[in-house]
Amino acid sequence: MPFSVPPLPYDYDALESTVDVETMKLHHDKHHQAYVDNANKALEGTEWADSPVEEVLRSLDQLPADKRTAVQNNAGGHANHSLFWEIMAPQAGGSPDGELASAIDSEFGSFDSFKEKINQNGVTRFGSGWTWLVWNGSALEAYSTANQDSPILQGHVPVLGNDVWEHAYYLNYRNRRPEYLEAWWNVVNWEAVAANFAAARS
Ligand code: MN3
Repeated sequence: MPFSVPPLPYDYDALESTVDVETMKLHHDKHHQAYVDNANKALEGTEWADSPVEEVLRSLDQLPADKRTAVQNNAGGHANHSLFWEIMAPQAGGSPDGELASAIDSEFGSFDSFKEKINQNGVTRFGSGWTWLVWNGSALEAYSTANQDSPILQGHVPVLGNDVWEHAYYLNYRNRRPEYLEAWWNVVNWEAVAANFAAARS
């Protein structure tokens, strides 16, 4: 099965206080769809045409050389956005609990320091990219990547990620990326993030 854009798990206007409806529609229906279409086009006729996106990204260096850039960008875009929709929800935000909260405190000192680090990595990412919390195989780690580079490319499992491409915030926040990063915590679905964390360690 070629890739397809998963339906949003909430209405387009459900996160309106933080992510406006027009941004949500364009981002999900147009941008994510374009990554899916271009990834499918690149993989068509290869042995990875029916593989899960994580496997495709882990196998990037085995793909035909002339496909790698398109797959890195577009399969990466598909994986990144599929995670992004799932880790947001209406009536969300707040803070994590349980093992995820403990792991964040132990790695970053406190929840506030953790958020500061994610925001700072997003603000300082020049141009387009993502700011991530990942499981690196033995610990939580925060960093940013350029373009649509997925943490999966370096063998890490993304646990939480925020999109700092201008298409994610420009209609509402204009050039104020730091303001978007700060507001975004109000829609983080910590149950989904905790499930990613648990799956990453299993
Ligand atoms: Mn995006």
